[in-house]
Amino acid sequence: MTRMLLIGPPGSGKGTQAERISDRLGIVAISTGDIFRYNVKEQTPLGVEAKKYMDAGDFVPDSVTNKMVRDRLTEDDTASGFLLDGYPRTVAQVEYLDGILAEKGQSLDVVLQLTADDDELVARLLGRAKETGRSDDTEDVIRHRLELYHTQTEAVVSQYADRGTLTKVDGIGAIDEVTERVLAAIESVKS
Ligand code: B4P
Repeated sequence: MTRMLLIGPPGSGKGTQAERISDRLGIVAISTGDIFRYNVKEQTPLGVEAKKYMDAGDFVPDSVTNKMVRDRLTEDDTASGFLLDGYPRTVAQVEYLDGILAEKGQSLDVVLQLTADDDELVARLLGRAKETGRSDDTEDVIRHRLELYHTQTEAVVSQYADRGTLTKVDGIGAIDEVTERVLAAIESVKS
């Protein structure tokens, strides 16, 4: 049973690694970014609301994001563990997640922060922009997303560090190498 968070700046490899870790550990990966993008594509009311924020590189409001995560975490496939990718991103989301877990009598086993410097992150995301054309992968929007990471999500990282539950993983290097580092970090926290 693993209940874990993967935190990191945009482009640090959260989505990339979450998929691999989910396969290796047999737990469901829940990416708030992917859920929003699915809803944008399907033009659901949630997607129409989220798109306004995502295109500008802003966070979708906590009230909307928190409710979506609550609904997702009550689904049966999370009973044997989960990996949350990209949530929580604000201190208010940390408090909300604490509340959901307390209600379920659960706690987190692993909180990982993937690290990489801003120049590497911008280069990766501009590379992705050429392949996928994601609407939030333009240089100005990428810089804004990085700024939000530094001004808001680093406070989330500090909270978990203060609780003594944070493990940092170097996100620089080949994707396979980073996967091995992430798996080793999970193993060392759990043993
Ligand atoms: P996300 O989908 O989380 O987008 P992201 O931060 O860019 O990370 P992603 O997982 O896609 O990229 P990755 O680092 O794997 O969020 C998108 C938007 O949704 C947010 O801006 C916000 O508007 C909204 N949102 C999501 N969660 C929210 C929340 N909790 N609260 C409010 N709003 C929220 O990979 C990036 C690229 O790097 C890829 O091309 C990949 O191939 C490459 N890469 C990965 N690892 C590499 C490596 N080791 N070496 C070289 N390249 C690598």
